[in-house]
Amino acid sequence: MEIKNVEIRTIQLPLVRPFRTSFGTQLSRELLLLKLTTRDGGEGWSECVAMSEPLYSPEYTSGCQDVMERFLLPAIFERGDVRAEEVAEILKPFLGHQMAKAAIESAILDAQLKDEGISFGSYLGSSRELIDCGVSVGIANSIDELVKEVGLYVSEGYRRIKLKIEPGWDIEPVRVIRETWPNIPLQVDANQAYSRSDYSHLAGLDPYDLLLIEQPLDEHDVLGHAELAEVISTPVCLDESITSLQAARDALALKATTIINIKPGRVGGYLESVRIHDLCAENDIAVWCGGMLETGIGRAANVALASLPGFTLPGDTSASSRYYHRDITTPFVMDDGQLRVPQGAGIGVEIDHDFIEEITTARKIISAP
Ligand code: NPG
Repeated sequence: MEIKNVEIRTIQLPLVRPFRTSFGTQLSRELLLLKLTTRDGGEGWSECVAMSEPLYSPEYTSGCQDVMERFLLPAIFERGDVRAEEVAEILKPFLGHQMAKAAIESAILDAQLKDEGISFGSYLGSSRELIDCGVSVGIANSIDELVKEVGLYVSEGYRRIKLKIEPGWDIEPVRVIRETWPNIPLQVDANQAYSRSDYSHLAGLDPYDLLLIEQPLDEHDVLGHAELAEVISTPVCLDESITSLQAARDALALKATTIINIKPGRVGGYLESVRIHDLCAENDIAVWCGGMLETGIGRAANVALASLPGFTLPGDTSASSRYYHRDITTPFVMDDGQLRVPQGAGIGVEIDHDFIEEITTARKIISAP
């Protein structure tokens, strides 16, 4: 497949409600959309999941655009005929920048699969047509507001609730939600907000039958997570620390994690995600698909990934309406707590071009020489 050009758009999409985490509050989602055109008229779409500021990871939207324009896309163009399976190797000399790399690989994969008439799900190794949905609930202004928001999601049918926690907002909200819904699968996500002096405080979550605690410590503190796992009974799950297959291998060897959150953007793409899935399956480690407030474009690919056999826990793969009043694709609608895996070629969803035009704040076409 020879690429003619890649259009990089910045879009800005308001969220249905503010989303507060230990690293800040999001009122709307800014992200980059890639539309790739091939020399024979094919098209591939992807989204780059980096946020507008480097608060969750070192990557951020304008940095991603810069590295794509100056380094990553020129290297891909230089190869000429390219397949998605070759992208990681071509881009390897450029260190880091997993989210930017993932976006390029995904756009190429979408164009390639559309050309071959294969869906993302079949290509990645999907084993089911429906996936279980979880929902991630931000830090609220009060326990009452939290109970209201969780109640809304429970009544909509979500099969698992994840609460964002941070120091000062942890044991008490968890206790109240657990007492209100004694049987709901419940987990927490700290986004690195704790330190090695908090082990005994975090043990205070143990009575509440949580599925897991996600990334309590700094992303570089893999050993700290192993120490914590020895002293608390809630299973430890890594997110930010897992930036590659190698990082996953090391974290498992160190016993720093017994469950892994796979986010394709964080690990450099869907192909690396499948390799991490396979590693975990071989080692009886459960995985689940994380989310980064994706639009329908990223969601379509995530839902396909979440349908692989090793994804045994509900992911942060919620319905479009949990995030946006209007999505940029045919919306993902939840039925009985599940989403349907798109079956069409490539990511398999219709793009709402008019709406994308309306919410575009910048646009640039990078052409192959
Ligand atoms: O449902 O997409 C979703 C949100 C899930 O909590 C969620 N994502 O830390 O995992 C996270 C968090 C996040 C959101 C991370 C945006 C980075 C950006």
